[in-house]
Parts: sequence; structure tokens; C-alpha cells
Amino acid sequence: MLKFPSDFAWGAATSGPQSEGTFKKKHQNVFDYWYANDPDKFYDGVGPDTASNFFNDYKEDLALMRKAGIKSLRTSIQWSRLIDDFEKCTVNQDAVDFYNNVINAMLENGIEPYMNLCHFDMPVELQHKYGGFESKHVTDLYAGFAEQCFKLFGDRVKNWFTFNEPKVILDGAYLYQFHYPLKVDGPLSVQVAYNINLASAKTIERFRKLYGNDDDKRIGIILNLTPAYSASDSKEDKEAAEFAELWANKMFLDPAILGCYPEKLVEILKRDGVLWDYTQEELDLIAKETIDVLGVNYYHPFRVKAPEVSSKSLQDWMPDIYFDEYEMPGRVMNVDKGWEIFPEALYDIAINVRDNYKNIPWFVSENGMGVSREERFMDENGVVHDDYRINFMKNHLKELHRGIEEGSNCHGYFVWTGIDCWSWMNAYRNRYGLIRDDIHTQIKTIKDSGRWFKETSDNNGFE
Ligand code: BGP
Repeated sequence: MLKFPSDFAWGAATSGPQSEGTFKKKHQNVFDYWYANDPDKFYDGVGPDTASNFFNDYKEDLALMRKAGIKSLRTSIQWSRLIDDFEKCTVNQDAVDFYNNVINAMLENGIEPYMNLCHFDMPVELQHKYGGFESKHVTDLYAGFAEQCFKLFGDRVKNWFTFNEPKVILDGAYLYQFHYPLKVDGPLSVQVAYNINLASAKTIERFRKLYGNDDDKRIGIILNLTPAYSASDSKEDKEAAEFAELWANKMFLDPAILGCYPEKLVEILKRDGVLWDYTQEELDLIAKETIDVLGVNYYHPFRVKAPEVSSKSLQDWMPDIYFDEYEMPGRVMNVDKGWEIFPEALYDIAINVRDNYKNIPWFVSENGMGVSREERFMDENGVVHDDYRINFMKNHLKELHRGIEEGSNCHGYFVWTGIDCWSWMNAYRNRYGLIRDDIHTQIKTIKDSGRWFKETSDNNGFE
């Protein structure tokens, strides 16, 4: 039996915009708006309006998740739902009631709430008026929203997170066009990354003003880490991997934990003239307001090689002028999703956090297997027989366990996700849940993986 530490948290992750549905929302986030204006861009034309109906079904959903062994749940509070007037930071009472009910229902079901504050869901008004996180003013408005959340719900929520996967905001909205506003602007993405790091520090500052160093409350950030592996030992490939690591991982990890940008990255960005707008006062704040806990979303590694120079030039600066992605021969693929499956990277992450990031407390805040057309594996009772997902989790947990045995301070594993949920442009293309959601009837049925997860969570390990 592979046993995990006694206080290990077995959980699941989701987010407000992907589970709640848009019921009773006064404001739209960027995805609500984009879908309303261009539904054909979304897989099967399915938008966020109903999602997994958590707004209406939260009581039943939470009870069902508990039946699948989920004892901690990470979700998010939507800025565009909670706040009535963004400049004045007044709240919508309906939304306060909803989130209060959700948190109370979690606790009644024995589910520890982990609350995130931004899961790609910038209110569209702020995107249109100020460019979202392109603007420093928006970083202040964001910290104000966060402070409201701490005051309203902090008596019951111990674990808070300033952002989920900020790197994906850059990729989606500023580089590769899969998040609204679909810009392609490398230098601007550098500024947005900096502003997000700043917004995170401002949020932590508000948190510390309320709670000081209260050991019972923790604040962190959730990063999607994609360890960069070089295609070969050649100098060129290794340099490409070094930049990819700086850009994809260290640009957020270092400020969050060490309080500063990596020197090498600063050197490159300065040299390329894509230096961002910053002040010493802001840098001091980033240095001071570091996190207590790190959430790591891990799905796949980042395999890179030296770039083919031909089509890439400094003139149209994009981060990938420094690397090309590399398809390693013989790699194991999740064919449906198009991502390499490489559990060993989770061990590498564990050791990296132990050795280079103060061995900070951390947990796996997302890991899971997306599979399309899962009805292929469903029996007449609606139960999906998803051995592939059980094997995926086992293989990742084994690597995580190895890292913990070697001293990495990891205290939890949160699967993406509990109940199948809506996923941005991909809508329901890939199902990830331990529980199937029939999106036409909203009937929810525990999959084999949910039964396995319950056993594992109850035994704090598996055979
Ligand atoms: C993560 C996001 C989640 C979720 C997941 C699956 O990066 O934090 O929000 O969407 O990816 O994504 P997809 O359905 O596109 O495979």
C-alpha cells in the first residue's frame, strides 16, 4: 500500500465560470461575452450559460462529490458575479448569499473549501474599458474585490489563491488567440505578466493586513507548471530549454516565492527592448508579499529544441522566437487531448520546489485526464468505466509519493475535476470528471474513477 502523509488532502478542483452557469449574473466575464457574440467558436456551440448547473444543484453536487471521496474542493468566486459596481467595489447580495450557501454546504458535507479569486474570468467591462490586466488601475480594483471576499467569507475559508494559471491568460488572450480579447502582442504579454504578479502581491498585502501572520489562514497562487526538457544535450537546445523554463514557469514562480524576477529573464527582456513599465515601489511590494502555499497544476511536460530561425524575428517579439516545441519519439500520448503523458515530471516538480523554492508547502491543485466521447465507455446504467483515468492518477500519484518520500513538502492531490465541467473554447470536448454530467438532463453519475478515488481517499493511499 502506497500511504500518503496523515494530513494529506484528497480533493478536486473546478472554477466558478466553469461550473455555476450564468444564472442571475449582473455582469459578464470575458467568456460570457465572447460566447454571446461568437458562439460558433465554441466546441459544439456550447457556452457557459448552464455549465454543470452548480448554481442550482450545489447541494446535491457537493453531497455527490463527497461520495466520490472528495474531501477538499477548490473552486473560485467570480468577480463578475460578486461585485455590483467595480469602481466602488459594492457587492450583489444575491451573489453573497450564493457563495455563503456554497461554503456552508461544503463544510456541512465535510469538504474543506479552497477559494481562488481569478480563473481567467476578467469582467468584460474592465477588459473593454481598461484592457483588463493591461492596466495597473485594474490591479487595484482586483485587490479591492479580493479584500471583499476575505471579509465576507474568510471566517470559514482558510486557503485562498490569487490566480489560477496566469500563464494561460498570456497564452490565450495575448499570444495564441484562445481567450478573449484574442490579441497577438508579445511585448504586451510581458507587461500583463508583470501586472498579474503585481496584482497578486497587492492582494496578499490586503490579506496580511486583515490576518497578519495567522497560521490558520494561508494565501497562495496556482501555477500550471510545465517542466522544460531539452531535446538534446546540444548547447542550442539547452539554451532553448532554459528560456522556456524561465518564460513558462519561473516568470511566476520566482516572484511568488522568492519575491523577484529571475535575473536571466530580466536580462533577455531588457536586451530585446520588451521591458515592462514598473516602479521600484512595485518591485518592493512584490519582494515583500510572497505566498504561503503553492498550488501546482500539472498535465504535461514542455519539450523544446532550438528554434528554426527562418520565420522568427525580434521585430515581432514573441516568446517562441527562443524555442520550438519538440515531439519526443516514443512519447506516450493522451491522443484525445493531444498532450504527452509524463508522470515523472511530477517528481521533478516536487524536487524543484524542495531545492529551489524554499521547500514551501505545496499541493497538486489540478491533474487529470481529458477524454472525448466518454459515452463510448458507459454502460446501460450510465456508469463510465474509465480505467484509463484510474491508471493516469495512479501513475502520477506514484511519482508524487516518491517526491514526498524524498522530503518535498506536498500536502495534497486535487484531481481536475469532480463533476465534468464546461471548459472555455473546448466546452465539453474533453471530459475530466470523476462524475459524469449528462449536460442535457443534468443527471450526474459517479464513474469507476470516482469509486477508486473514494477508496484511495478513505485509505489515504492505494495498493
Ligand atoms: C486547465 C484549466 C482548467 C481546465 C483544464 C482542462 O488548464 O485550469 O480551467 O479547463 O485545463 O482544459 P481542457 O478542457 O481545455 O482540456
